[in-house]
Amino acid sequence: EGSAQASSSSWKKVNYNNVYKDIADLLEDENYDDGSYGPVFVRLAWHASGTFDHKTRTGGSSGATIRFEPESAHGANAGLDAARQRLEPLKKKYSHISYGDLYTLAGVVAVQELGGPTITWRPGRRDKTAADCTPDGRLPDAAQGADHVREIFYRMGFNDQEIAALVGAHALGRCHTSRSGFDGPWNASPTAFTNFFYTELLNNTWVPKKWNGPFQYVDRESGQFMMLPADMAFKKDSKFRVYVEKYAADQDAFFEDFANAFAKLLELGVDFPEDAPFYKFKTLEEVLP
Ligand code: CCH
Repeated sequence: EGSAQASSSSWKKVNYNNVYKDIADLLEDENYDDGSYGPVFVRLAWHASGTFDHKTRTGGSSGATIRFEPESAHGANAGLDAARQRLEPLKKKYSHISYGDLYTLAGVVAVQELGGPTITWRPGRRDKTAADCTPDGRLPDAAQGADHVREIFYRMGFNDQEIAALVGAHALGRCHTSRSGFDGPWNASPTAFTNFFYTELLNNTWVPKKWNGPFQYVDRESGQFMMLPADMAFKKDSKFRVYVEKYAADQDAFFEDFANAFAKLLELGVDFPEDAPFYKFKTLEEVLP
C-alpha cells in the first residue's frame, strides 16, 4: 500500500466536528469569486463522487482519485484544483482524514453553511492511487440535453426525481470562461443555497447568449444570469419539469429531496466500515451562542 493508503481504522482518529468547523472557516474569502469557496467545494464533492458506475462498481468518492492526473485534468474538473488547494492545510492538520472524506465533507459544510439542508454524512472512505483514476467522460456534458443527462445519472443509479433535485445545486456559484468556457451565475445570490435554480428557470425568458463562446442561455430581461443547455433540459423535458415545478413552489420539498440525493451521491460506491457513524452536523450558527 502506498503512502496515500491509511490503515483501515485511521478514520476513527479524526474529530469530524472539528474538521467541519475548520472547513466552515475556509469558506469566506472576499478575493475569491463571489466571496465564498462554498460553491466550488460543492462542485468538488460532486465531481469526486459522480464518476461512479453502478454496473462495474468503479469510481465514486472513495479513493479520491480526482486529485491525480489524468482525472484531475479531465475537462469537467477544470478549476477544481482551487478547491483542493484551499482544503490541503486541513489534510496536514488532520493527517488521518482521507481525501475522500475531506472532499465530501467540504461539500456538506458548504451546503449547510450557505443555508441549505442538513446532509447526513459518514466517514470511512479510503484513498486509492492514480492507477484507480476513472476514464474521462463520466461526468455530464453541459452542452447536451435530457437524454445525455439521464444516461449519465442513471449510470450512477439515480432516478429522475433525484436528478432534478441534485441539479438545484445550480443555485450556487457560477460558470467561468477559464474553466468550462461558459459564463456567469445562475441568479443574483450565488452564495446562498436556495430553490432559485427552479424559480429562475421557470420565471425568466431564456434566450441564446450572443457571443463567441459556447452556446448557452441568458435571461432576456437583464442578460446577467445564465442557463446551460443541460439546465434547459429540465424545463423542456416533461418528466423533469414536474419536479422543477414542485421545487420552485416548495423550498422545503426541494431541501428534503436534495439532502437525500446529495447524501446518496457522496456515498456512491463507498464500502463504509461497519462501525462508521452517521453525522448530522450543526451549522456554526447553531453551535455558536
Ligand atoms: Fe454543475 N456545473 N453540472 N452541478 N455545478 C457547473 C458549476 C457548478 C453541470 C455543469 C456545470 C451538478 C450537475 C451538473 C455545481 C454543482 C452541481 C459548471 C460551470 C458547469 C459547466 C463550471 C465552471 O465554469 O466553473 C451539468 C451539465 C450538470 C448535470 O447535468 C450537480 C448534480 C451539482 C451538485 C449537486 C456547482 C455548485 C457549480 C458552481 C461551481 C463554482 O465554482 O461556482
